Amino acid sequence: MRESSAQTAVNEAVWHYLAVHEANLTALAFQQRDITQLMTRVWEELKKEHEELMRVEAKLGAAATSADRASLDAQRKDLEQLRTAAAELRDRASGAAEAAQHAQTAGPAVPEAPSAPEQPPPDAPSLKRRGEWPAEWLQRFSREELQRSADEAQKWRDGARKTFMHAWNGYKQKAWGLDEMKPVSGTAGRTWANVGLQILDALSTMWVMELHEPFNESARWVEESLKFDYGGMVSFFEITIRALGGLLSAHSLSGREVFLRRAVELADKMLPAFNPNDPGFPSTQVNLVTGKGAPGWFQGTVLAEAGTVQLEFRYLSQVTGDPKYQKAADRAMRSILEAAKGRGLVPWGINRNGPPHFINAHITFGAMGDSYYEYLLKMYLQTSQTEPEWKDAWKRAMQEMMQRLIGKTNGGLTYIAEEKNGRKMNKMDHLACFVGGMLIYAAKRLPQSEVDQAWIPTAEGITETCYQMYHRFPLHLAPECVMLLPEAGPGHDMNVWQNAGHYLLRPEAAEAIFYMFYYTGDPKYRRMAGEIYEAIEQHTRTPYGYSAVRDVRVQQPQLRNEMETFFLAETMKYLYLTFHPNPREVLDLDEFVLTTEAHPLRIWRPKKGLQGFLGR
Ligand code: DMJ
Repeated sequence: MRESSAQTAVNEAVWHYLAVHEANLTALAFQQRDITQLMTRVWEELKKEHEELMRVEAKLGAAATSADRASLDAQRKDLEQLRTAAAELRDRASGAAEAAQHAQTAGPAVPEAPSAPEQPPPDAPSLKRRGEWPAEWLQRFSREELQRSADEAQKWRDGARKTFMHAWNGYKQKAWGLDEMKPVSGTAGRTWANVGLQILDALSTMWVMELHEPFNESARWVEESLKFDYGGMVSFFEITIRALGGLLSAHSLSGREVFLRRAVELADKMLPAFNPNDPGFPSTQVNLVTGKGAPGWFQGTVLAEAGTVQLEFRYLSQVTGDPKYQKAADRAMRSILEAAKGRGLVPWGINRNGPPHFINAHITFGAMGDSYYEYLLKMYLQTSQTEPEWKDAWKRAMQEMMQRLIGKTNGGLTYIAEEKNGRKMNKMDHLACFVGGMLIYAAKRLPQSEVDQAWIPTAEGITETCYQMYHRFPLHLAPECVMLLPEAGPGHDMNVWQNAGHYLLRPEAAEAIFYMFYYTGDPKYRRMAGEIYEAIEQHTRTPYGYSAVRDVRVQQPQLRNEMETFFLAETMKYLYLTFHPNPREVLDLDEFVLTTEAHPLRIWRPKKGLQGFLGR
């Protein structure tokens, strides 16, 4: 392990910390946060080294010799070791700070919030179905079948709210106001922008789950304590989808002015990071204090980053009446389409400056590409189908996806491959599971004359494969990426891709299952969701929340002590909605469009005959 000056600084900070006996309890809590931030900087240093490696690799590209590859692999291993060392240092620093707190005080350092009961709070609404079953469900299932399925799901639905409350109480007790909490140790997780990211990202789930008390408490925190004064670089994409999206959705659902006011404040700090010149993409990172942008680990712009800010910025323009947010976001999307030159599928690497063009040849519906395709469709739906350019681009992408990337194994698994430098790779990320939901959503929401008859069967097939990603592994949890074996027969046609056996509590399979259930009412989707939910409860629950798992191929899970905020924002929301007797009563997809982080935003109804918001 490397001894760095940062580590020395951390040690000094910890010892100094121990010496200060009179420090009051609140100051201790803040000091712990500072130490964690210091270690985050160590982490960032290491990340820079990694970025350097990625740059080298990008240059080598397809032409790299095997000797180059071997040396890159060696470097990569070194970096992995460094990263593990940095993670250990961070854990040690926050553990040491916590130990210091305990050594110094008789009781806990921060007054512990009374652990709230995990029963639904007293104002929990009746979760009984309030009206008739949806007509499209009744076309396929009898009332009795639908009722039986709802009854079967009741334990999971009640459980999902308790799951949420368990994680919420852990966060409240141990990390209130921090961006992320480590669910095993109950210590601070990563700092993203010091905006209480967990609170912002969970708001819309609380609303959907009708958890009034935590929602109101969070609204008070947003009013009184939320600050945008973090001086480090923050990810433009992540802060848009998790923080801005969370605030906007809370506004859209509850109508409370405070959420919009704070969202405008945040967006105004982010807006300068949109490149004023061509191609107009937002920079990968932004400093919220200075508004300055900076590149990230990749030399160019990542497709999913430039193409996944539109729903949020457009909603802001719609509700404030100020077109500047939508103009910036639409311009970024138009630049991608300009680079595409009529192609539907596009690589995930785009340039940062000058006329838009692609700088790599890797096409994927997984990491780096995914939500660009999702937003094309949803931008069209967000403005009540008044802007056909997004839908046309999405349809082109789907047509090419069906021809080039959708495959089926001899064992019957439908999957989405990737294409790298013209070669097809039978690899599928868990992230790509969202396509199952997207296809049935489009089949139900686009004008029927434009619907490809293959979309629904493909959606069914992908959703089944994503369920199998859970079902086939001993813990019934899914790996991050799988490899499909087209020639293999039933039960043998899926393996973990390389070392990607970890499970991060991701939502995309639950998302696909939710959309399939919403539009079909088929009880089998509830049972899929129920199995996933039970596996999460059984294998990932910790004293303070739920944890990512190191490898899903083992019988005894090892926990990573990480809980991404999307677990409460998305995974639990999609599961809960699938267990609801009739999810339309909580969330009507004719009225709301979900952002990529599952934050519902009300669909904009422009005046008849006009195009989108800017056409008003
Ligand atoms: C989420 O933050 C969003 O769904 C994003 O589009 C993809 N990755 C995570 C969840 O896996």
